[in-house]
Amino acid sequence: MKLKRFFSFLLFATVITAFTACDEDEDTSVPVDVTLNFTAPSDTITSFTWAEGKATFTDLNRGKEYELDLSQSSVITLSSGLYNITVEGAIASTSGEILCNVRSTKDNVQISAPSTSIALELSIYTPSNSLILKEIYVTGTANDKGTSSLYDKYFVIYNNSSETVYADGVALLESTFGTTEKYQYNDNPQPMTTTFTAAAIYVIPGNGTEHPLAPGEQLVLADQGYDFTQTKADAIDLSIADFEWYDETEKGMDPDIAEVPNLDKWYSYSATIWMPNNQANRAYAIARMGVSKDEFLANYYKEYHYTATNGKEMTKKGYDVPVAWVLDAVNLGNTGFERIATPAVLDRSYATTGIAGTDKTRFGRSFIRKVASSTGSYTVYQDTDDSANDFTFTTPSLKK
Ligand SMILES: [Ca+2]
Ligand SMILES: [Ca+2]
Ligand SMILES: [Ca+2]
Repeated sequence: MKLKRFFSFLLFATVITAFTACDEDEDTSVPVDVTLNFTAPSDTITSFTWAEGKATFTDLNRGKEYELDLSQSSVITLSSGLYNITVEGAIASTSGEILCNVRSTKDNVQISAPSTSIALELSIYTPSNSLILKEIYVTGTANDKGTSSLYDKYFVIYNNSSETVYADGVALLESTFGTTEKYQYNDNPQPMTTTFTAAAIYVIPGNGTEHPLAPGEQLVLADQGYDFTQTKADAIDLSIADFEWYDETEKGMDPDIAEVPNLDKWYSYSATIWMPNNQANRAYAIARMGVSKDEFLANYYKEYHYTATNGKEMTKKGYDVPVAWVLDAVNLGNTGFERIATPAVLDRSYATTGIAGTDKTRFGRSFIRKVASSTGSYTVYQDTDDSANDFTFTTPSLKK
């Protein structure tokens, strides 16, 4: 019986071949259910889910590409044939905590009817960090009395790669939660474990090619693009800033310096002006926003629920920025440190002032990334996603 069926199949196949030999455009492929089976990149990961991931199938005979969203399914229906497969994404624990970025490739895979199961070994990788936060000056220069600080705060975004990178559409973010807070978080997954939770979002404007940064070039993002040495001799001249974050208020609390272009304000938790926390107890990030402003504001808003230390049920508002969009993230802290405010895949430690949050000697000191190498044509800064190691807390680079 089996043999008979085999022969009739052979006969059928011969007829088809003979027929298609006359007509090369005829496609003999049949639909095949393809299942991907993944091996975790480490023995310590016993089970995982896809936080985000994409498998790309390149049909080598027909030159077509097919994509599968791994966060939705690991099964796809393709035409039989020969394929190259690439996989890239981030995996998470069953509770949703992002573990690592992974990828895998397999070439010349035969996909044949009735179904094909493909084993893929995942390996961990760190996406190349092109743009980095080179410097974070959130403490500000002390005022005359030394009781608080001026508005001469700034961030430096630097091209740490060997290629020209465009800064258009890159956002500066401040975390919703602090690194000196520890609450009972009542959401699942826990906030800060799967996304960068942002409470301030200011985006570099541009059409995509307006702000090229050659290797080693940088942009200064300032609170106010003003020469603060006019106010106090040891302050920073930020009239050289490339952008300023401007908050329009009825009372004009934030000056709009005409010569310095404004960042595009997407969101700030503050009803008035955004001041980066000068006790250094937040995380900061730069991210290439993956969707338009309207789409982001409509779809990425989040309310986070937690129980405060006094037992009160609390809600914080913010926006969930996907890990895949984040180019660089840095946790800052002081001696009151409790927890990092980012997924560990972005930054597994924190850069510290080494003193109490309210210690007035923090003013006038800046978080600056260590140099990894300065032997080439431009300086490469150290970015091991381990901010305790990667940063020093010292004199601002823009101080004259
Ligand atoms: Ca401002
Ligand atoms: Ca301005
Ligand atoms: Ca980094």
